[in-house]
Amino acid sequence: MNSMLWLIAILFVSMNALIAQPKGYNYDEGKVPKYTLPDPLLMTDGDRVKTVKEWETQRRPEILELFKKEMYGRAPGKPANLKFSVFDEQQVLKGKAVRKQVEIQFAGKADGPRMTVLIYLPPKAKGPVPTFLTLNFRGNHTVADDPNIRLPHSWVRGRTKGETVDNRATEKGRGVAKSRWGVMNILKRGYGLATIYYGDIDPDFDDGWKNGVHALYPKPKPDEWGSIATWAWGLSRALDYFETDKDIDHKRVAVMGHSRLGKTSLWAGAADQRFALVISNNSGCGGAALSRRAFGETVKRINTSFPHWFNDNFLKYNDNENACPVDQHMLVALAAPRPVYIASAVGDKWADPNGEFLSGIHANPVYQLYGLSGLPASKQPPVDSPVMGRIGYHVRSGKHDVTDFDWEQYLKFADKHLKPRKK
Ligand code: GTR
Repeated sequence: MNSMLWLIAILFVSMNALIAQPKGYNYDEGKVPKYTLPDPLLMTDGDRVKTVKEWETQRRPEILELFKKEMYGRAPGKPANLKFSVFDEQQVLKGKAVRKQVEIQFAGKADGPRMTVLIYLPPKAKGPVPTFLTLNFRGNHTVADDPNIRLPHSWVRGRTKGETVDNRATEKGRGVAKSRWGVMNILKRGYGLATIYYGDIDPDFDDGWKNGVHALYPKPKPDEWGSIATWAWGLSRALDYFETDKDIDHKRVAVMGHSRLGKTSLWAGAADQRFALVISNNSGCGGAALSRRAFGETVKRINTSFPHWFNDNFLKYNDNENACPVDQHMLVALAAPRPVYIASAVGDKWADPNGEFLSGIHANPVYQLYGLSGLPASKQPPVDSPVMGRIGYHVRSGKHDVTDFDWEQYLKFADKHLKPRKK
């Protein structure tokens, strides 16, 4: 390589490092502040939870309520006029997949708030298949090279013009995010894949709660839904549809998400126990990472950069994490006894890989109450060495992303816990 190319390569790498690790935040394990985590099994009245029944009828509802009130916000239930319209169903990808597209109208109106679910299913399935449900960042059409995927009707993030520009999705975007999905591999393993463009549910910018499904509801109060809770609400509406689709096993749906959408999958699994398995990919602050560690992204920073993600009550915990009655290990614990997989990346220090691991560890007492081992590790496992109990964890080499390695672990984990039914 000549020196010019080297210079460009070095600049590119350091730019990426800057983006992945903003300055002024702590990335040093030795400088993590001293903290005490709230005990998931200690009720607010001081009693200790001793049985599964006490957990399920008292402490779990208490923790769920705290997360709603203080952080993600309460969401409404299933709308009365929810309408499903399957507008596409055919064999595609040379007969190796069945593609369905379903429009879900939140107010039962074709010109009202709505989302499109793109579904790929294995073509020769005998009976309903277990399915991964995930939100995507840039439109369903970015997930695969498939000319007939409907383009999003809603706002998409602008690459160059900033995030609040009302861009339209174009043909150029087809397949651009396919490296994150491996559709054929998922189908070959006997699973379906369903995905929704998150901006269909709620465009990802601070718009005064006018766009997406918020148009149907009053402006949220300080304890009501932020965008993460809204995206999770959309995932539950997809599950409502799955309950009506005989090709999808709605009792074996794994909700998976990356980054802000990993925060969303954790919250979706907590708020809606119909999800059978939960996967958090590099979810970081407000997801799997313990807030009290203030390692990488902090509560104050996330509330400042993304004021619409959480509810307004969460602002109280800016630079004040210890005052919060919950921390993120309790979010993992809300999935119990269902399986949860937490994935980190070494190059993703902003998301605090060790803090993500520790959330799994500190959720263990709740899994143990069920006689399950939870996350079977005493310290963070070495890079690229997954550990899988009822809670799974890996830290892979590389940066903030979703890779084939990540999917390989999710498929193994699903084989272990959601195994396609024996015929
Ligand atoms: C970052 C944010 C993270 C993470 C990420 C993403 O800017 O600080 O919390 O959610 O975005 O979603 O891509």
